[in-house]
Amino acid sequence: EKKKKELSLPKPQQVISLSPNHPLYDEINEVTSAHMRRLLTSSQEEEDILWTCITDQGDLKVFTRKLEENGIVIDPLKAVATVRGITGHEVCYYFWEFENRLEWEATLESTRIVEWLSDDTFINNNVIKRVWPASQRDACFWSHIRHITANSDEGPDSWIVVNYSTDHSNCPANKYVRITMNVAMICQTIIEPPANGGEISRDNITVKITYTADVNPGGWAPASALRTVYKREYPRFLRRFTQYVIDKTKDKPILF
Ligand code: 18C
Repeated sequence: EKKKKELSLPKPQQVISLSPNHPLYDEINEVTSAHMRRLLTSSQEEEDILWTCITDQGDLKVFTRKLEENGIVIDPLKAVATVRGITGHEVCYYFWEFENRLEWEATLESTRIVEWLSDDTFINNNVIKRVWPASQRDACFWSHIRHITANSDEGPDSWIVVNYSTDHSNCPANKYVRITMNVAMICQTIIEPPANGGEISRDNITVKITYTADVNPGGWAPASALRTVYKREYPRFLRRFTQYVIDKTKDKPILF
């Protein structure tokens, strides 16, 4: 059953603008495709067995799986949200576009570009706010945005942003505890055209967002404190971020 599903999957379009000669080219394509495969092949049954729902606000659900490695909490996290009035392209664009990130990411102290690799990919350095008594953390990751066209009639197009840890000589891990992450935001836009055949407005569009975060907090951090912070901060981030996108786009033409 699973095999059949995999065979009929639409093939992600390789539209990355990074040169194939770049050392990160293969990794970026592989990690991005793996996120799409994971989303498209997961069955409801598997989901129910694997994940525990920690927040259910109807239009926003957050799930985790309890996982520890040598006493360090690395619980994978997944959130699913449905938001009216914005498109997947808009959500992914504002998630990827780093300049106004401090406006919606409350747990971030600072962020800077380490290097632009191409017009859809850059290396980023985030410094996360300190939570007493744990040491302060930072992250160095490539951030890549991509439009994936469904080449079958089975589903809508997708937009995806992946933030994936990497090393960079201009971003040494010497000042803070370095966290590592594999984060993806995948969006699909659902359009319900108006019955009267009129023009599509923001009332006719809904975005389905799937956000996943595999984060290793680096050095030790108290497990129960970390889980408490995650349970509070991830839903808060998704609410605040999607509201930010609604505010940013409400007077702009729809970016399909
Ligand atoms: O995906 C998000 N942002 C991206 C763009 O910046 C990027 C970052 C993702 C990783 C964030 C995870 C950080 C975990 C750090 C662990 C720190 C240990 C601290 C010890 C605590 C006891 O992909 C959106 C990310 C939204 C993150 C929400 C949860 C983050 C928890 C961070 C803890 C620090 C909180 C500071 C509390 C300040 C409250 C105002």
